[in-house]
Amino acid sequence: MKILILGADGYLGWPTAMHLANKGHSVLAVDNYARRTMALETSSEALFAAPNLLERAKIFKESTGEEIDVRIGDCAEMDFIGEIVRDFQPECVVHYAEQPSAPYSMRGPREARFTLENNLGTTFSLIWAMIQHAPNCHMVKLGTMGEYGTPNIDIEEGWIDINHNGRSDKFLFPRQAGSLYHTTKVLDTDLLWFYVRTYGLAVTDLMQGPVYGISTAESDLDDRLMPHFHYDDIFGTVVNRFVTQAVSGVPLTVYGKGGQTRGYLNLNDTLQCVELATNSPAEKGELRVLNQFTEQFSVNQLAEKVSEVGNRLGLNVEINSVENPRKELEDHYYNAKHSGLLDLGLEPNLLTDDIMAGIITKVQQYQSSIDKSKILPRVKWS
Ligand code: USQ
Repeated sequence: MKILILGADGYLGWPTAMHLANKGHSVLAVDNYARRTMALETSSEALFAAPNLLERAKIFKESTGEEIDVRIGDCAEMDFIGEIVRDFQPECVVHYAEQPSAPYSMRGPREARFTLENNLGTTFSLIWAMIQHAPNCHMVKLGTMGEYGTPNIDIEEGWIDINHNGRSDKFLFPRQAGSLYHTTKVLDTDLLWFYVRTYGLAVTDLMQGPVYGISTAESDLDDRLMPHFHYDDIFGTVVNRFVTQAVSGVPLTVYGKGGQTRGYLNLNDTLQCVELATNSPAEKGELRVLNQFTEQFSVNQLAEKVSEVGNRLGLNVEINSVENPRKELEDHYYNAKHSGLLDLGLEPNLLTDDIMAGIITKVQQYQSSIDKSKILPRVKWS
């Protein structure tokens, strides 16, 4: 299949590009290095410096013989993305080209505006590129479980049937996000639903939870192929942060009471989910929503897990509650459905002690690069 990957330099984008190329797909990888720039601007560099996308593609070819074509540019630019879609004629486009950090989006008006314009801009420009040049292409879009927030009812998979005054209809599940970043994903979904029902596009919106992990089958071939691994307060997700804190002897930063519960998944399961969605496309005129996570944890449960495994490996892991920089419920009901991807064939890699030990051991190889000044929260919601 001809697969276009937007945001291909990112934590998820690069492993996805390698994985799909290794499966024999013809992959065109696009990025404008926005994430690298934001990391530099906020002193949030990853644990190790990754080669640029062109160099990564070259190293990947030397390791596997497989090609990944690369284009550098801004997917929010209609002319740029329009030309790429017109010339490449993708059968599927995987859209990761968004600013992915909640704290970055809450840092100030400049960052908020960039998040809004970039995230809506890339989705909008891609929609029009598809309408004009590839109307039969299937879009696989990365949304987030954070679109739903933490409602006091079960979270359905995208849609809910509502009976009201004796009549019933099906609607997008109510969404109430906890950061501007998460809100841009809500707006994306509304934009996509409008264009799907009006222009007959085929879209899968993946509501993904926080991802953890540092390596995949392809990145194991050469350390220079590893994804950007962030442990800072702005771009690092909680499990990757806790592991790095455990390795560097910093007490684990549980925000507030630590009862915040989310659905989590292994980086390798992101690859599986995207591949499964790609192989079984949505119908034209369908907005298919799949909740993408494998198991639920509270922050306290994650901290306990990292601490248990870390201590068994000889670390001296402490857990510390710090003032919560975010506005979020710290003690709440959470029960989200997630059967769609399992029905498509997902075989979860759960967060076992072995998996946790593997991440810890890999991060230990880079222990001397950990900059402790990037760990405590620097961005407050208010
Ligand atoms: N948290 C801590 N301590 C920390 C870091 C985080 O207690 O040191 C807590 C947060 O307050 C939150 C939970 O852990 O309650 C998850 O935080 P996170 O930073 O791992 O995840 P989040 O900001 O929600 O964003 C991440 C990705 C984002 C994705 C989202 C999925 O950065 O791109 O959309 O996970 S979800 O959380 O389901 O919305």
